[in-house]
Amino acid sequence: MALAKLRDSLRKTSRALAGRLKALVKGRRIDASLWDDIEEVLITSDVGVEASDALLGAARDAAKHGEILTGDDVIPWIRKRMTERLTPRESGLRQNPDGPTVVLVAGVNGSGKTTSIAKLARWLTARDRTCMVAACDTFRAAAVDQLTIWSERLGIPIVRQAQGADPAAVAFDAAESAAARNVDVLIVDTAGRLHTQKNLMEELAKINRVLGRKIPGAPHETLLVLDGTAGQNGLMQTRRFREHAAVTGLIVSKLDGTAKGGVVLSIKDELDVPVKFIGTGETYDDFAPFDAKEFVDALFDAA
Ligand SMILES: Nc1nc2c(ncn2[C@@H]2O[C@H](COP(=O)(O)OP(=O)(O)OP(=O)(O)O)[C@@H](O)[C@H]2O)c(=O)[nH]1
Ligand SMILES: [Mg+2]
Repeated sequence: MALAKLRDSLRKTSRALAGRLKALVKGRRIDASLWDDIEEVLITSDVGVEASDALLGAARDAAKHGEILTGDDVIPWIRKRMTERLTPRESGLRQNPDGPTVVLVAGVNGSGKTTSIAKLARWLTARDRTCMVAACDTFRAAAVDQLTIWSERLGIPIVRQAQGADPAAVAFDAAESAAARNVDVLIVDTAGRLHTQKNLMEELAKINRVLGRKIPGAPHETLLVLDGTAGQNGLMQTRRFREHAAVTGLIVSKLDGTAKGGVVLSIKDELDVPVKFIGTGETYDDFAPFDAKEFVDALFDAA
């Protein structure tokens, strides 16, 4: 994603976080009150307690070792540290070398799953990977239609059944069809659910099993969509969700127009799951692989 665009999308978060930090440290001496002030900014901008504690602990050490001498050294140090911390061990999509790669997309209601699927499909087809989508959200009347409209717009095949059909049956059809046509990536849309909805979590497990039976190793990725506007609350939900499903990566959606994007900075400390993609708008081009340096640069340079 162009840096200027990312910077625009992150402007509110940037003001809440980087802007306040910058104003705070300017010309300050390093003392306990400075660390307290920084902590307050971090916590109130959705960076979360654990990530804030970890960052401040490391900053205090850096000050002791002479890496941070004055308030003016704080921002460059934080930028560097956040970038290192956020750089994931793995990025991009995992790939199945022996057939279609299956990507299951899950998350709470309205988090941005279906939109993110369209964006991901668009991103992949722009890179010459063939895609197919499966409408396994058979629960909500409009859900299948929504995915159908996206698939028509993008010119990619969709596997669907009537509303109310068994989502695992749709997954079965889709896996079969993806294998027969030998598409590169099958992306599976699912209904929004909470970790507390036992039946729905079982249904997700069933979709998983069916996919794996048709295509070895599937799903190769289970991406959870985290709504950026929910900040720390969304993170809590994600943590719970993970206890019930094997999540391999996150898509953080809706980073545009929220001041709570600081949540991205806490994912490493709170979840240790790689952020693979970010969503920054409602059109299918508002999407990019997560790049730690780009993210931190945009965050600090937008303020
Ligand atoms: N501003 C903005 N809006 C987004 C983004 N991603 C999704 N949305 C909007 O969020 C709303 C919900 O998106 P969906 O993709 O339908 O979410 P979902 O998780 O599939 O919802 P359910 O299937 O009902 O659980 C829609 O109005 C989207 O246009 C984003 O990155 N930025
Ligand atoms: Mg949906």
